Amino acid sequence: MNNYKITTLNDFIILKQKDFPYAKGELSSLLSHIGTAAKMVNKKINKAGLVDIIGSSGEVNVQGENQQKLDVYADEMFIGSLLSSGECCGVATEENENEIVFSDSFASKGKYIVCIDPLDGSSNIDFNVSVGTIFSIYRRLTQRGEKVNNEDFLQKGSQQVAAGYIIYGSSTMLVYSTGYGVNGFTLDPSIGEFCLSHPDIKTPEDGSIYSVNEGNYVHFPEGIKKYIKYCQELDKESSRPYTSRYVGSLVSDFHRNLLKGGIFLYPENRTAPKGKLRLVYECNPIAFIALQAGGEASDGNCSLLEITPQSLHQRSPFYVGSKNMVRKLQEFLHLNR
Ligand code: AHM
Ligand code: MG
Repeated sequence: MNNYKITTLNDFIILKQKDFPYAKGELSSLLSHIGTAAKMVNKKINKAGLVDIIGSSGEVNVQGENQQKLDVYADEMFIGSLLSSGECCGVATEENENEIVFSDSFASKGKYIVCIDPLDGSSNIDFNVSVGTIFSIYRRLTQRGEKVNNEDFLQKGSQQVAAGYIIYGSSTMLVYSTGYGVNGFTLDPSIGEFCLSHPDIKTPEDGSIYSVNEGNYVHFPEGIKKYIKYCQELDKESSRPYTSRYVGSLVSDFHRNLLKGGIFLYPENRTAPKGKLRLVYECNPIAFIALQAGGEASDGNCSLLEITPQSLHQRSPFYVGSKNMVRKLQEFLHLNR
Protein backbone atom coordinates (compact mmCIF):
# COMPACT_ATOMS: atom_id res chain seq x y z
CA MET A 1 0.00 0.00 0.00
CA ASN A 2 1.30 3.46 -0.92
CA ASN A 3 1.87 5.28 2.36
CA TYR A 4 1.43 8.69 0.80
CA LYS A 5 -1.92 8.08 -0.82
CA ILE A 6 -4.55 7.02 1.66
CA THR A 7 -8.12 6.43 0.50
CA THR A 8 -10.49 6.19 3.42
CA LEU A 9 -13.74 4.24 3.25
CA ASN A 10 -15.73 7.46 3.10
CA ASP A 11 -13.51 8.91 0.31
CA PHE A 12 -13.99 5.69 -1.61
CA ILE A 13 -17.75 5.53 -1.10
CA ILE A 14 -18.12 9.09 -2.43
CA LEU A 15 -15.75 8.37 -5.33
CA LYS A 16 -17.80 5.33 -6.30
CA GLN A 17 -21.09 7.18 -6.27
CA LYS A 18 -20.49 7.97 -9.94
CA ASP A 19 -21.11 4.26 -10.73
CA PHE A 20 -24.75 5.09 -10.06
CA PRO A 21 -25.64 8.01 -12.36
CA TYR A 22 -28.95 8.76 -10.62
CA ALA A 23 -27.67 8.18 -7.12
CA LYS A 24 -28.52 10.76 -4.50
CA GLY A 25 -25.97 9.57 -2.00
CA GLU A 26 -28.43 7.53 0.09
CA LEU A 27 -26.58 4.23 -0.28
CA SER A 28 -23.29 6.01 0.35
CA SER A 29 -24.63 7.44 3.57
CA LEU A 30 -25.95 4.04 4.65
CA LEU A 31 -22.60 2.32 4.02
CA SER A 32 -20.80 5.05 5.85
CA HIS A 33 -23.08 4.55 8.89
CA ILE A 34 -22.34 0.82 8.84
CA GLY A 35 -18.63 1.69 8.85
CA THR A 36 -19.10 3.91 11.90
CA ALA A 37 -21.03 1.25 13.84
CA ALA A 38 -18.30 -1.26 12.93
CA LYS A 39 -15.71 1.00 14.56
CA MET A 40 -17.76 1.19 17.76
CA VAL A 41 -18.21 -2.59 17.89
CA ASN A 42 -14.52 -3.05 17.15
CA LYS A 43 -13.60 -0.85 20.12
CA LYS A 44 -15.76 -2.92 22.40
CA ILE A 45 -14.42 -6.24 21.09
CA ASN A 46 -10.86 -5.03 21.66
CA LYS A 47 -11.69 -4.68 25.34
CA ALA A 48 -12.93 -8.26 25.69
CA GLY A 49 -11.17 -9.72 28.71
CA LEU A 50 -10.54 -6.33 30.29
CA VAL A 51 -14.06 -5.22 31.10
CA ASP A 52 -17.16 -7.20 31.87
CA ILE A 53 -18.35 -7.80 28.33
CA ILE A 54 -17.46 -11.39 27.60
CA GLY A 55 -19.70 -14.31 28.36
CA SER A 56 -23.38 -14.91 28.08
CA SER A 57 -25.99 -12.19 28.51
CA GLY A 58 -28.21 -14.78 30.20
CA GLU A 59 -30.75 -14.48 27.37
CA VAL A 60 -31.58 -16.89 24.56
CA ASN A 61 -32.22 -15.56 21.04
CA VAL A 62 -34.93 -16.54 18.59
CA GLN A 63 -32.81 -19.47 17.33
CA GLY A 64 -32.65 -20.87 20.88
CA GLU A 65 -28.94 -19.98 21.11
CA ASN A 66 -27.31 -18.37 24.13
CA GLN A 67 -26.77 -14.68 23.46
CA GLN A 68 -23.37 -13.30 24.34
CA LYS A 69 -23.19 -9.81 25.87
CA LEU A 70 -21.36 -8.67 22.77
CA ASP A 71 -24.14 -10.05 20.52
CA VAL A 72 -26.56 -7.75 22.30
CA TYR A 73 -24.19 -4.76 22.15
CA ALA A 74 -23.43 -5.23 18.42
CA ASP A 75 -27.13 -5.71 17.64
CA GLU A 76 -28.09 -2.48 19.39
CA MET A 77 -25.19 -0.58 17.86
CA PHE A 78 -25.96 -1.52 14.26
CA ILE A 79 -29.71 -1.02 14.63
CA GLY A 80 -29.12 2.41 16.19
CA SER A 81 -26.73 3.43 13.48
CA LEU A 82 -29.02 2.27 10.68
CA LEU A 83 -31.93 4.13 12.24
CA SER A 84 -29.95 7.35 12.54
CA SER A 85 -28.73 7.10 8.91
CA GLY A 86 -32.26 7.98 7.85
CA GLU A 87 -31.75 5.88 4.69
CA CYS A 88 -32.93 2.58 6.13
CA CYS A 89 -36.61 1.95 6.87
CA GLY A 90 -36.21 -1.45 8.50
CA VAL A 91 -33.76 -4.06 9.61
CA ALA A 92 -33.74 -7.82 10.16
CA THR A 93 -31.10 -9.27 12.47
CA GLU A 94 -30.10 -12.68 13.76
CA GLU A 95 -31.01 -11.60 17.27
CA ASN A 96 -34.62 -10.52 16.64
CA GLU A 97 -37.52 -12.80 15.75
CA ASN A 98 -39.23 -10.36 13.40
CA GLU A 99 -38.02 -7.53 11.24
CA ILE A 100 -37.74 -4.17 12.98
CA VAL A 101 -39.74 -1.50 11.19
CA PHE A 102 -38.55 2.05 11.81
CA SER A 103 -41.58 4.21 12.50
CA ASP A 104 -39.59 7.42 12.91
CA SER A 105 -40.96 9.88 10.29
CA PHE A 106 -37.51 10.39 8.77
CA ALA A 107 -36.29 6.77 8.67
CA SER A 108 -39.64 5.35 7.54
CA LYS A 109 -39.13 7.12 4.19
CA GLY A 110 -35.73 5.46 3.73
CA LYS A 111 -35.19 3.64 0.45
CA TYR A 112 -33.36 0.60 1.81
CA ILE A 113 -33.77 -2.32 4.17
CA VAL A 114 -30.82 -4.10 5.80
CA CYS A 115 -30.41 -7.73 6.87
CA ILE A 116 -27.55 -8.24 9.27
CA ASP A 117 -25.82 -10.72 11.51
CA PRO A 118 -24.34 -8.20 13.96
CA LEU A 119 -21.77 -10.54 15.48
CA ASP A 120 -21.27 -13.86 13.78
CA GLY A 121 -19.22 -16.57 15.47
CA SER A 122 -19.66 -14.86 18.82
CA SER A 123 -19.27 -18.10 20.77
CA ASN A 124 -15.57 -17.75 19.82
CA ILE A 125 -15.17 -14.40 21.47
CA ASP A 126 -14.27 -15.58 24.96
CA PHE A 127 -11.22 -17.28 23.43
CA ASN A 128 -9.89 -14.39 21.34
CA VAL A 129 -10.86 -15.97 18.03
CA SER A 130 -11.84 -13.66 15.14
CA VAL A 131 -15.51 -12.85 14.74
CA GLY A 132 -17.42 -10.88 12.14
CA THR A 133 -20.43 -8.81 11.10
CA ILE A 134 -22.27 -9.75 7.89
CA PHE A 135 -24.67 -7.35 6.15
CA SER A 136 -26.89 -7.17 3.16
CA ILE A 137 -28.71 -4.15 1.66
CA TYR A 138 -31.86 -4.31 -0.50
CA ARG A 139 -34.05 -1.67 -2.08
CA ARG A 140 -37.46 -1.76 -0.38
CA LEU A 141 -40.34 -3.18 -2.45
CA THR A 142 -43.08 -1.23 -0.70
CA GLN A 143 -43.57 2.42 -1.62
CA ARG A 144 -41.70 4.97 0.45
CA GLY A 145 -43.87 6.15 3.31
CA GLU A 146 -45.73 2.82 3.47
CA LYS A 147 -44.91 0.40 6.26
CA VAL A 148 -42.30 -2.16 5.18
CA ASN A 149 -43.37 -5.76 5.55
CA ASN A 150 -42.05 -9.31 5.37
CA GLU A 151 -41.84 -9.23 1.57
CA ASP A 152 -39.27 -6.46 1.65
CA PHE A 153 -37.00 -8.75 3.66
CA LEU A 154 -37.62 -11.99 1.77
CA GLN A 155 -36.06 -11.00 -1.53
CA LYS A 156 -33.76 -13.26 -3.50
CA GLY A 157 -30.06 -12.71 -2.85
CA SER A 158 -29.67 -11.64 -6.49
CA GLN A 159 -31.66 -8.50 -5.59
CA GLN A 160 -28.99 -7.30 -3.16
CA VAL A 161 -27.87 -3.75 -3.87
CA ALA A 162 -24.81 -4.11 -1.68
CA ALA A 163 -23.36 -6.56 0.81
CA GLY A 164 -20.30 -6.95 2.92
CA TYR A 165 -18.68 -8.08 6.10
CA ILE A 166 -16.43 -6.83 8.82
CA ILE A 167 -13.78 -9.12 10.25
CA TYR A 168 -12.55 -8.36 13.75
CA GLY A 169 -9.26 -10.23 13.50
CA SER A 170 -5.57 -9.57 13.91
CA SER A 171 -6.56 -6.38 12.14
CA THR A 172 -10.10 -5.20 11.53
CA MET A 173 -11.27 -5.14 7.94
CA LEU A 174 -14.42 -4.10 6.13
CA VAL A 175 -15.02 -5.76 2.78
CA TYR A 176 -17.99 -4.75 0.63
CA SER A 177 -19.44 -4.70 -2.85
CA THR A 178 -22.15 -2.65 -4.51
CA GLY A 179 -22.14 -4.97 -7.52
CA TYR A 180 -19.06 -3.43 -9.12
CA GLY A 181 -16.33 -5.65 -7.73
CA VAL A 182 -15.15 -6.14 -4.17
CA ASN A 183 -12.95 -3.82 -2.14
CA GLY A 184 -11.38 -4.28 1.27
CA PHE A 185 -10.49 -1.66 3.86
CA THR A 186 -8.28 -2.12 6.90
CA LEU A 187 -8.94 -0.11 10.03
CA ASP A 188 -5.97 2.07 10.89
CA PRO A 189 -6.37 2.41 14.67
CA SER A 190 -4.05 5.43 14.81
CA ILE A 191 -6.47 7.56 12.77
CA GLY A 192 -9.65 5.56 13.39
CA GLU A 193 -10.36 5.19 9.68
CA PHE A 194 -10.94 2.24 7.38
CA CYS A 195 -8.35 2.67 4.60
CA LEU A 196 -8.39 0.98 1.19
CA SER A 197 -5.91 -1.90 1.47
CA HIS A 198 -7.33 -4.59 -0.84
CA PRO A 199 -8.66 -2.91 -4.02
CA ASP A 200 -10.67 -4.95 -6.53
CA ILE A 201 -10.37 -8.34 -4.83
CA LYS A 202 -10.48 -11.31 -7.20
CA THR A 203 -10.61 -14.79 -5.75
CA PRO A 204 -8.49 -17.55 -7.40
CA GLU A 205 -10.54 -19.83 -9.68
CA ASP A 206 -8.87 -22.84 -8.07
CA GLY A 207 -7.65 -23.27 -4.54
CA SER A 208 -6.17 -25.82 -2.20
CA ILE A 209 -8.03 -25.20 1.07
CA TYR A 210 -11.22 -26.92 2.17
CA SER A 211 -13.07 -25.69 5.26
CA VAL A 212 -15.68 -27.84 6.91
CA ASN A 213 -16.55 -29.04 10.40
CA GLU A 214 -15.31 -32.61 9.94
CA GLY A 215 -16.67 -33.53 13.36
CA ASN A 216 -20.00 -33.92 11.56
CA TYR A 217 -18.49 -36.19 8.88
CA VAL A 218 -20.45 -39.36 9.66
CA HIS A 219 -23.70 -37.36 9.45
CA PHE A 220 -22.95 -35.78 6.05
CA PRO A 221 -24.71 -36.76 2.80
CA GLU A 222 -22.82 -39.30 0.67
CA GLY A 223 -21.73 -36.76 -1.97
CA ILE A 224 -20.08 -34.56 0.68
CA LYS A 225 -18.28 -37.52 2.25
CA LYS A 226 -16.91 -38.50 -1.16
CA TYR A 227 -15.87 -34.93 -1.93
CA ILE A 228 -13.97 -34.71 1.37
CA LYS A 229 -12.16 -37.93 0.50
CA TYR A 230 -11.37 -36.43 -2.93
CA CYS A 231 -9.86 -33.36 -1.17
CA GLN A 232 -7.64 -35.72 0.85
CA GLU A 233 -6.42 -37.88 -2.06
CA LEU A 234 -2.92 -37.52 -3.46
CA ASP A 235 -2.90 -35.96 -6.93
CA LYS A 236 0.02 -33.66 -7.72
CA GLU A 237 -1.60 -32.20 -10.84
CA SER A 238 -4.47 -30.73 -8.86
CA SER A 239 -2.37 -29.96 -5.72
CA ARG A 240 -4.13 -32.57 -3.65
CA PRO A 241 -4.29 -33.37 -0.83
CA TYR A 242 -5.78 -29.97 -0.07
CA THR A 243 -5.15 -28.27 3.24
CA SER A 244 -7.91 -28.39 5.82
CA ARG A 245 -8.56 -25.09 7.63
CA TYR A 246 -11.61 -24.44 9.83
CA VAL A 247 -11.86 -21.62 12.34
CA GLY A 248 -15.57 -22.08 13.02
CA SER A 249 -16.18 -18.41 12.37
CA LEU A 250 -17.74 -17.97 8.92
CA VAL A 251 -16.27 -14.56 8.14
CA SER A 252 -12.74 -15.71 9.02
CA ASP A 253 -13.01 -18.95 7.08
CA PHE A 254 -14.53 -17.20 4.07
CA HIS A 255 -12.11 -14.25 4.10
CA ARG A 256 -9.05 -16.50 4.12
CA ASN A 257 -10.43 -18.62 1.28
CA LEU A 258 -11.44 -15.52 -0.69
CA LEU A 259 -7.86 -14.26 -0.69
CA LYS A 260 -6.03 -17.59 -0.98
CA GLY A 261 -8.50 -19.73 -2.91
CA GLY A 262 -10.54 -22.46 -1.30
CA ILE A 263 -13.98 -23.79 -0.54
CA PHE A 264 -16.17 -23.43 2.57
CA LEU A 265 -18.79 -26.09 3.20
CA TYR A 266 -21.63 -26.19 5.69
CA PRO A 267 -23.78 -29.10 4.52
CA GLU A 268 -27.03 -30.36 5.93
CA ASN A 269 -26.39 -33.18 8.37
CA ARG A 270 -28.42 -35.40 10.65
CA THR A 271 -28.35 -32.94 13.52
CA ALA A 272 -29.01 -29.91 11.29
CA PRO A 273 -31.17 -31.31 8.47
CA LYS A 274 -31.30 -27.97 6.61
CA GLY A 275 -27.78 -26.89 7.43
CA LYS A 276 -26.90 -24.40 10.15
CA LEU A 277 -26.27 -21.10 8.42
CA ARG A 278 -29.03 -18.60 7.81
CA LEU A 279 -29.85 -17.80 4.18
CA VAL A 280 -30.92 -14.17 4.54
CA TYR A 281 -28.20 -12.58 6.65
CA GLU A 282 -25.31 -15.07 6.54
CA CYS A 283 -25.27 -16.98 3.24
CA ASN A 284 -26.65 -14.37 0.81
CA PRO A 285 -24.25 -11.51 1.63
CA ILE A 286 -21.24 -13.84 1.63
CA ALA A 287 -22.42 -15.37 -1.67
CA PHE A 288 -22.82 -11.90 -3.20
CA ILE A 289 -19.21 -11.03 -2.30
CA ALA A 290 -17.97 -14.39 -3.60
CA LEU A 291 -19.69 -13.94 -6.96
CA GLN A 292 -18.50 -10.35 -7.27
CA ALA A 293 -14.94 -11.59 -6.71
CA GLY A 294 -15.28 -14.27 -9.42
CA GLY A 295 -16.19 -17.16 -7.11
CA GLU A 296 -19.32 -19.25 -6.79
CA ALA A 297 -21.94 -20.09 -4.16
CA SER A 298 -24.53 -22.84 -4.05
CA ASP A 299 -26.90 -24.66 -1.73
CA GLY A 300 -25.98 -27.89 -3.53
CA ASN A 301 -28.95 -27.64 -5.90
CA CYS A 302 -28.83 -24.19 -7.42
CA SER A 303 -27.09 -20.85 -7.29
CA LEU A 304 -27.63 -19.59 -3.79
CA LEU A 305 -28.68 -16.11 -4.87
CA GLU A 306 -31.66 -17.55 -6.81
CA ILE A 307 -33.42 -18.96 -3.74
CA THR A 308 -36.54 -17.12 -2.65
CA PRO A 309 -36.48 -17.10 1.17
CA GLN A 310 -39.67 -18.26 2.87
CA SER A 311 -38.77 -16.95 6.30
CA LEU A 312 -36.28 -14.59 7.91
CA HIS A 313 -34.28 -17.17 9.83
CA GLN A 314 -34.41 -19.93 7.22
CA ARG A 315 -31.34 -22.15 7.13
CA SER A 316 -29.59 -23.45 4.06
CA PRO A 317 -26.73 -25.77 3.18
CA PHE A 318 -23.90 -23.50 2.02
CA TYR A 319 -21.01 -24.09 -0.35
CA VAL A 320 -18.95 -21.08 -1.34
CA GLY A 321 -15.53 -20.22 -2.67
CA SER A 322 -13.33 -20.73 -5.71
CA LYS A 323 -15.40 -21.33 -8.84
CA ASN A 324 -13.83 -24.62 -9.95
CA MET A 325 -13.92 -26.07 -6.45
CA VAL A 326 -17.62 -25.33 -5.96
CA ARG A 327 -18.35 -26.80 -9.41
CA LYS A 328 -16.39 -29.96 -8.59
CA LEU A 329 -18.30 -30.34 -5.35
CA GLN A 330 -21.56 -30.02 -7.25
CA GLU A 331 -20.52 -32.89 -9.55
CA PHE A 332 -20.08 -35.08 -6.46
CA LEU A 333 -23.48 -34.06 -5.12
CA HIS A 334 -25.25 -34.78 -8.41
CA LEU A 335 -23.57 -38.17 -8.86
CA ASN A 336 -24.58 -39.22 -5.37
CA ARG A 337 -28.24 -38.22 -5.34
P1 AHM B 1 -23.66 -18.03 15.05
O1 AHM B 1 -24.44 -17.25 14.05
O2 AHM B 1 -24.50 -18.60 16.13
O3 AHM B 1 -22.46 -17.29 15.53
O4 AHM B 1 -23.15 -19.35 14.27
C1 AHM B 1 -22.62 -19.22 13.00
C2 AHM B 1 -21.24 -19.80 13.02
C3 AHM B 1 -20.46 -19.48 11.76
O5 AHM B 1 -19.66 -18.35 11.94
C4 AHM B 1 -19.61 -20.71 11.59
O6 AHM B 1 -19.27 -20.92 10.23
C5 AHM B 1 -20.49 -21.80 12.11
O7 AHM B 1 -21.37 -21.20 13.03
C6 AHM B 1 -19.72 -22.86 12.82
O8 AHM B 1 -20.59 -23.87 13.21
P2 AHM B 1 -20.06 -25.24 13.83
O9 AHM B 1 -19.60 -24.93 15.20
O10 AHM B 1 -21.25 -26.13 13.79
O11 AHM B 1 -18.96 -25.74 12.93
MG1 MG C 1 -24.41 -15.86 12.83
